[in-house]
Amino acid sequence: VPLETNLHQFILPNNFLFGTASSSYQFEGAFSSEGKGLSNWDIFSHQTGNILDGSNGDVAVDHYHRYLEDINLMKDLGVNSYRFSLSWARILPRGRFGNVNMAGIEHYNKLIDALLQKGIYPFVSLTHYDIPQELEDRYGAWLSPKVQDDFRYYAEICFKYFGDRVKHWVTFNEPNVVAIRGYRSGIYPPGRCSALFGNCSSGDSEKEPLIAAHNMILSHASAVDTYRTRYQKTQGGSIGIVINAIWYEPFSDSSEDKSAAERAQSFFMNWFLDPIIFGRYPAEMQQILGSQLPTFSRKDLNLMRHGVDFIGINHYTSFYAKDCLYSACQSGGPGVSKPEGYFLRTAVKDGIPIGESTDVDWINIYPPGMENVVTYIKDRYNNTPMFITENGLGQLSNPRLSATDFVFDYKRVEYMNSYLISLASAMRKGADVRGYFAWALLDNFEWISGYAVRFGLHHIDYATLKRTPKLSAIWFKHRISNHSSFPNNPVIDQRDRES
Ligand code: GBH
Repeated sequence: VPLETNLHQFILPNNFLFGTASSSYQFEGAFSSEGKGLSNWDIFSHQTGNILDGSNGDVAVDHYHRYLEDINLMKDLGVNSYRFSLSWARILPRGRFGNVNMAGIEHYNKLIDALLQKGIYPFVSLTHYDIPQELEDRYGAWLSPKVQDDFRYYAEICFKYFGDRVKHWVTFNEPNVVAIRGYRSGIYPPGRCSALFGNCSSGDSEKEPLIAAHNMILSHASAVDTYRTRYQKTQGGSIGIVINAIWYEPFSDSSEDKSAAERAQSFFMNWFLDPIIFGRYPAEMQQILGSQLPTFSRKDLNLMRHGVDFIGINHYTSFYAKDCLYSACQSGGPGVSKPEGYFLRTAVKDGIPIGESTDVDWINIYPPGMENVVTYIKDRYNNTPMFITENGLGQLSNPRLSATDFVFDYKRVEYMNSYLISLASAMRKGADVRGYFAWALLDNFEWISGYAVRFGLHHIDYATLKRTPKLSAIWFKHRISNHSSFPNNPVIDQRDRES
């Protein structure tokens, strides 16, 4: 494989993790096989009207049965890591109110062993949106503090059974997205929404996203506490959390728009990371929300004292943020994101989009967003080790397009290549990023978009579930193999030895 001409653009540490990502509900299928309990997404996707193409994850891409074939695809790519999530309801069909499903444990044991046999490290999330429905039915899941005990109980089972081989644990995937989409806009389960978001029949208070977030933060802390005090010493792994990170450029140079961009981060990303790392909610949230914001007790703070070993960053896109608190857009209007920080979010300024638009309405291609968001997190959280746990681009399924059209995904290659260059630039300036995972290994169930949006490096023919590598898979393989043939980077290797 020929080396790139601009070699410096791609120099990354030798022990960098390159991987592909997936999640249980989007990939596994086998939704009621071998003792699995129903999850909130099983219930939600079966209710008509929730999923745009009327589909569900009953079969998904049948990763539950085809994982060996899929590991071979990973081996072909040359990745050294695989990010996936465990299905909580497969392991504990009824949460802590029933038995451990040993068939589920066996399944994940086989998956983990098969990965390690091929030299691929498992990078495992305890939950990626899907939770046992039992927890919803019994006490309203994230709305109740009871969920903290369930999460701790579940986490401990996972550490106990898998922690001898899993060295990277993630408590939550994108709790910020769960809080907003599950409890404010209501487009994800449990479908609760606030009256500020228009057509809302459940008519809940503005407080629910804050309460759900609070219980997720404390559930996270409970799992970390269990790992730190009972498993980490003997198992020697690390534990972190994955957050959805959008980059916001201020709409103008005005101080109002600059603080709007800052608020946008505080009300979405720092909302979770500040309590987890500093033990308190962001100052802007405290000022604006006042007594609406839950508080941490002494006992909570003690639980939260462990922090995290790493921050996982899912980054796809950037927007402009315009002030809606002090001056501009006071009257609201479409797109005003409140009370999520009282800012107006727009991808367009003076008729020009922030970056090339794509098949996915929320993704504009803005490579500097990667460097900027990573640098923001580095500066705010004292260069806590980071992983890019997701980055990728979707293609819209269109009956007029053939499989060949999807397989020739040069747009995805351009997107990932430019974002990776931007990431490497942040790293040359000191950001401690330790891995990059492409979303996703395969086309899969894209939540409310069903199968209509394809994020895979491999194409899925949904009639046969046949997997075909796209151009992006071939590009990724070359990218990884060039990386492994690079000479050592003295600067980065030195830092690695010190830490
Ligand atoms: C990730 O987040 C998920 O972890 C993964 O499962 C999913 O398949 C992947 O991305 C691709 O979508 O909605 O207007 O506020 C997906 C959820 C959707 C959250 C877009 C942030 C930002 C724009 N993301 N959203 S908007």
